[in-house]
Amino acid sequence: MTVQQHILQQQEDLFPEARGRFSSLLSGITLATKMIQAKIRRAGLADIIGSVGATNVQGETQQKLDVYANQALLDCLGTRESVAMLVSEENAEAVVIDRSGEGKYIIVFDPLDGSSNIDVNVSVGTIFSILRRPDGAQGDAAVLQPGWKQVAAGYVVYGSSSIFVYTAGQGVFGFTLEPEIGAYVLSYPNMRMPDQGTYYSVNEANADSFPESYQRYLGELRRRRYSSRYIGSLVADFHRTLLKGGVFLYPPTATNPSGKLRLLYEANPLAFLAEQAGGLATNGRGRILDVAPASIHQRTSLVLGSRSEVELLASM
Ligand code: P6P
Repeated sequence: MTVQQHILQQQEDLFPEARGRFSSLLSGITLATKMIQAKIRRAGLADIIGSVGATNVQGETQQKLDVYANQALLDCLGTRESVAMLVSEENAEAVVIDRSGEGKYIIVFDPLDGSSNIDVNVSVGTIFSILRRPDGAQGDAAVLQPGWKQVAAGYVVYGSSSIFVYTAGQGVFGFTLEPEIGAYVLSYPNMRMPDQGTYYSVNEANADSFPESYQRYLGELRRRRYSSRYIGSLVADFHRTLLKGGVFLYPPTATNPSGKLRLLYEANPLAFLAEQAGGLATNGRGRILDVAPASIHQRTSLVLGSRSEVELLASM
């Protein structure tokens, strides 16, 4: 079964009123990710590695692939008639697609997360989140919705294979790109995060500036003989946690006292997936999906993973 067939089946069950709009959105996303992965597979061969010398709204040096990935998503989604707005990590402002109010959906995305790893051939990813545009809402107000209102969310991890993982609120499904036919084929029919794992995933270099409770928590995991796995590419670290269980953390640090990761297009989509797979996702104080966003590029601390490890942190 291809992802298109799966989405059509989900649409029948979930969005009978969607009249193909929903599947058209997801096919726009899958098309863009196929274009992105084709470039990543040739990185270094096509003078695509390295930066364009510009910096994005985050002040990060834009890698050429960042720019390409962002444009691919803007082009593939901007032409879908159900899209009202597009929000990207690479764009300071939301991109409004004028549909004279006809657009029903807002797509929020990180076009190429972990792009600093491209030059060293480490897995990177695309993360997306789909929201309904509230009737009559305009501009950022339409985007600033808590994560529990997401219609769908997912990512593609560009690793040894390219795997598309998504949820529309009825479970988590994974599809592996079959290069021979250029289609994502169902490879994980019902993804469940183990209730407990053996890994924790955190940048230990920041440990001295974590709040004291996090330091005690990590000490407890080490006492319980957990192994440390940190790739420094969020989608890759999340994908491993989804499959193997354990916990991923980006706590508050001296450099990023509110956490480094972005709420709307990193934490919320991954939190939706984690919960749909039986895991949990918090900001250290409360459920990520309950946070009311104040701005589209807002940062958050993030703890997500298996129920056992996330509840242990809450108890400490
Ligand atoms: P640090 C990559 O730049 C990224 O946005 C995520 O993909 C990753 O999880 C995180 O930053 C790594 O941050 O501070 O550990 O290098």
